[in-house]
Amino acid sequence: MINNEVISIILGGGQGTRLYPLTENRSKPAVPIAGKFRLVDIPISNCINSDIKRMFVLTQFNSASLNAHIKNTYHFSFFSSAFVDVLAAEQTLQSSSWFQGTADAVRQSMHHFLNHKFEYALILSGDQLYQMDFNQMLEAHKNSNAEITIATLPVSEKEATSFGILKTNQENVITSFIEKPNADLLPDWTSQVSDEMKGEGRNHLASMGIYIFNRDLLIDLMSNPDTVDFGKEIIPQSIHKHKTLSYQFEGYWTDIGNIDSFFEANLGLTDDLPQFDLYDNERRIYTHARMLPTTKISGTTLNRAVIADGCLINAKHIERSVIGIRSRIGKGSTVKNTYMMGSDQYQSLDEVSSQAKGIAMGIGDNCNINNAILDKNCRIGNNVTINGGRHLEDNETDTYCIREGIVVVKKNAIIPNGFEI
Ligand code: ADQ
Ligand code: ADP
Repeated sequence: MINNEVISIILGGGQGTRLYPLTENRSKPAVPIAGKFRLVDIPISNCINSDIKRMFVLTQFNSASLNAHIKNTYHFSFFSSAFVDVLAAEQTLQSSSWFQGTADAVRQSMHHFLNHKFEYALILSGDQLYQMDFNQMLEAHKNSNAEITIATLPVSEKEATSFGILKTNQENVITSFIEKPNADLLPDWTSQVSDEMKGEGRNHLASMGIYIFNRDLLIDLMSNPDTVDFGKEIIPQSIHKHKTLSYQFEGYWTDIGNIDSFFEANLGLTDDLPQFDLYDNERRIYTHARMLPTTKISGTTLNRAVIADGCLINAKHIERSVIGIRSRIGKGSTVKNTYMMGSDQYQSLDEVSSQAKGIAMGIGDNCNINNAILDKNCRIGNNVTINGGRHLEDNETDTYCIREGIVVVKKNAIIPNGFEI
């Protein structure tokens, strides 16, 4: 089934500086998460599960990996009108610059959307982890005759300064909105929330950056070239002119826009009852079907380990870690609190046996890895110690970066035998 009233527009990211170095050579939507997925799979899967199957992904630069992933993953039937199109910032006669912000990204891509019939545009962020049925939000939008609907979530005072915060009337119509308020303003910006949310200290209503716009209004708003962002300009300027509904959501939702939140969201998958449920028949998360062999594990004790397909593991111990596709971990090694993304291909037996030439893909023997993200195709030698934590200051070298205590080993990096961080 396809909902022919809606197109979805996925904001794939600005310059990606907050996720650097994971975005050094790839666009943000292509960043690998949860061992076998990519960031963009989350909004795309939510759309597919909501029967919204005409999608545009707006990205600042068109990385080969994003295009390959979309092309290899989302095949719809020849007879279907479903598609996922990647639109990168492009030079045209009207515009020679990159997307200046979220609204500017939509404005510069408008001519592509208008080739399609739709009544409503669903605008989504590309860097959030959540499972949501957009049909319920659309129903609420239609039933209230709103022109704009914003998905909202109760948050604590501590979190509230990072979001757009709003107030509503009895009918859930938004009456005021402030983008990322200073902490001293917050006491004036609390809302009525459920007892459960109150109990958790979540008294502020935040925008999730998920919007439904009526088509004609979106065209109208995008005709003003002075507005750059939804949160900073479009929403605050619209609420008094156009009926804007708050659609409250209380499920799991998290922003994964920086290294720290990205790391925690991935390791959160190792919880006994993860808040983000990958094991749900109805709300599947789709990704590239790679036909990899099963994972082989030998001599390893495992505790809260999430292990993807095609791995070869001889480690001593793996704990609270996500191990991505085709990962190899050598004998005697211990991996804790780590997200290892895995590799793009296997090395042949010849390559692995000619170790003298270099260090094999994956983690070598007798290593100790803790509080780290290992980007794809890393080669970690033998007897390497990586011990991330708050005792380390932010730092960058050719092969790794330290961000808030997390050691991020760059894609394709080679860490020599015996190295210590
Ligand atoms: P932020 O997340 O801070 O706040 P922003 O940086 O504008 O807002 O990003 C929103 C989404 O758009 C992200 O997925 C981002 O990657 C993407 N994006 C940013 N710049 C882009 C560009 N130039 N081209 C393409 N995509 C781009 C917003 C709202 C807040 C709300 C939070 C919820 O402004 O009101 O509370 O989202 O996370
Ligand atoms: P990213 O690091 O963002 O995942 P890439 O474009 O380098 O970006 O890799 C993604 C795709 O390229 C994967 O699907 C992988 O199968 C393929 N790939 C990369 N390197 C090789 C290689 N040496 N041999 C075969 N396939 C490769």
